[in-house]
Amino acid sequence: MSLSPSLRLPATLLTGALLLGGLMTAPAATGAPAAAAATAAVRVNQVGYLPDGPKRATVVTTATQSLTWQLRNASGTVVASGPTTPRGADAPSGQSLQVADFSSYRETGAGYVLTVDGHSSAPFDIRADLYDALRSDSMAFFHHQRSGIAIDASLVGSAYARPAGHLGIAPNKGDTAVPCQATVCDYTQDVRGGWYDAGDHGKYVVNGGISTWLVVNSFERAQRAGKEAALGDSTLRVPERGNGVPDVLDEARWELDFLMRMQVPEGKPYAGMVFHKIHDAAWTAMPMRPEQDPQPRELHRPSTAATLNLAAAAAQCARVFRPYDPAYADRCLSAARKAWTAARANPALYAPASDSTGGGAYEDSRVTDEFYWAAAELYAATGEGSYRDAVTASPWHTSADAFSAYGFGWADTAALGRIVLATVPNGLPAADVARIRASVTAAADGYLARMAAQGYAVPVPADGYFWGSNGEVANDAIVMAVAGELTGDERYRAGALETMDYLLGRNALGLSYVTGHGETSAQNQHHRFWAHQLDASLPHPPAGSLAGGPNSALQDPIAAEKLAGCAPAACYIDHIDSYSTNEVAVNWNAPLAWLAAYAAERSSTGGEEPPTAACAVTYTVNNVWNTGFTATVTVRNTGPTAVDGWRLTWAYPGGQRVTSAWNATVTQDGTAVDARDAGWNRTIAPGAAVSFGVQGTHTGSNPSPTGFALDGGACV
Ligand code: 9MR
Repeated sequence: MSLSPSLRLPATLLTGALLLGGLMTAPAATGAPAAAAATAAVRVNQVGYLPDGPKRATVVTTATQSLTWQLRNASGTVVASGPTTPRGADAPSGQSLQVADFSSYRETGAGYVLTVDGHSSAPFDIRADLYDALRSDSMAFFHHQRSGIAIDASLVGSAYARPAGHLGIAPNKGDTAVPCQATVCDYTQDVRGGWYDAGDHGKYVVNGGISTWLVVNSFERAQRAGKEAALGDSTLRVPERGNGVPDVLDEARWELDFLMRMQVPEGKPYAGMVFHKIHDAAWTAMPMRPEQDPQPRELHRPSTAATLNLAAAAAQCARVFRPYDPAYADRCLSAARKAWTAARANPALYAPASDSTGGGAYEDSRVTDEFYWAAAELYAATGEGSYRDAVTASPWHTSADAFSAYGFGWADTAALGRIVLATVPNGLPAADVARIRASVTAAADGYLARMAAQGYAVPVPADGYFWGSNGEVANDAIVMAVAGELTGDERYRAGALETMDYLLGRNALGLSYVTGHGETSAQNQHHRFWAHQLDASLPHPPAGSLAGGPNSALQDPIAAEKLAGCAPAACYIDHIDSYSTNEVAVNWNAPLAWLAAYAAERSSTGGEEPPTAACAVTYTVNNVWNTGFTATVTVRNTGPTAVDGWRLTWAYPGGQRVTSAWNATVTQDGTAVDARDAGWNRTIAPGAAVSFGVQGTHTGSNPSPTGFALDGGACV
């Protein structure tokens, strides 16, 4: 919750949700003009649908009889049609709805439109690679949120580049030697790094822990499916690209290092416990780039919940990082063990709700579920009896409520323990593992039933639209995806994919909650740097940033003013000041990234996994004579973000030597050739290409090179 002092925008800038939220059959709080609403009455996933996935749309209409839907391709030809299913009044949205199901249509293409009763949907695609861009964009969010490192234009483009934040360089006060709040401790701690939580500059262990766990878990899940290459080294634009470690794990490590720095050192009171959070002493104004934050930073009292979050995330680290970096895995395990022991000795140090000056409280006074999750991870990592006993003695091991009605979340972590025990081989009796697995599928069945009962097929209940409801939707989808993995039942995959439809436009507002994905997407999320709505020189949030979503509690002034009387699923406004409906946060983007990676994976029927390279190179020999040749090299940026400054490398297979080059600076060492941009052509926009030429000598034959790498990442 970032309390912003600025509410200075005129009403004309209140875009998006209000205008798109029309055609409500319940009294509309917004007074949206009917004409604007009518064009948006057919709600689809605005990015599109997978050829082998479910394809459903929701129609907002007062009609009570079945209508006819028509699917038109880009040239306007009707390629499929059928009857809609009337669903009547839908409580969460307050709308009267019908559902169009065109799942049986499996042809691929771009620019489809669904038309019902004279109203047309936003255009959308049907293709197997639909989620490739979201897979990398949603994961790139974490790199953008990094504290303590410059965000480099060569990785993110110049609009999103910024100096390192909170490295103790004025006007920043931290985070290299951060004191505690008064009476908490008498020393300072280096807690640099990690990810900023959200639109604020706080770093909170409970939220960082669950987010890291989800990022690493997405890799683990892909590994179990044999599809981890898509998340492997050089698949993301992170500085660690090319280090031999999967990029997703590199990203998680940035936060893991921070989480371990938050542990109270040996010899100090509460050694092994973990400080609950570190943030500004007072809320900062909007906008505010991280390196400009002048507030003193403070460590807040250790908590049992934070300590167990570290224990869980670090134990998972020990398991998953071991093949790549055994020393790091050992360090993680040692931190996890210490945290566990300290939490057992201090089982009731609760973070209070009142501690919300300058940062969010992340209060939690029930930590038995954190104990269960941490014990499950420590048991999975070590197989040791003491951790197994902690698992089996926990009330959460047998409780029917481990998957709460509102899904899992930063304060409700028992479900994560169940997911670990259901998916990671462990020494529990087979019958116990079967029971745990059945609890995952039972929870997924509950979500499917809820979706089937709602016109927008949302897995959350009508009263479940609270702060961060979009994260809750994505978390529920994870449970369905895991159930699908455990059972092979396609209904669960369909449920998980259908929640993506909700996030990307098939919802009460006809709006994609993910920036840059979908015809009409949220773009003014609450963030201190991506604050274009407040300062036109600053960027909008980068593509792939998920808004918190509808929150019927209207917990910020602008939501309270503009959304009074809203139906729960329509309590959202795309305004930068609405931190209670429109902030971004690591714990919401993490399940989105998990889900995007899952959805981007090709199913057995969905075709081959495409190369994950972000570049494509052609090498054309233009001229060849007895001792020499000229060739044109064209490199295309097939990734989602701009390349700013490039280096293309290859090896000559036939003893060729470059003697001159144009439009690039080319050097050669043995067979290895290194071509760098010529300055003026340093930027390659997504989808764009640059060409350069080489002249060289050969020794009789002139075979073309085949493997090219852009900035260390293999091209196709
Ligand atoms: O996601 C958090 C939500 O569950 C709480 O109800 C809310 C109020 O305490 O805080 C949310 O988390 C915010 C945190 O406190 C500060 N950084 C931004 C987070 C997302 O809005």
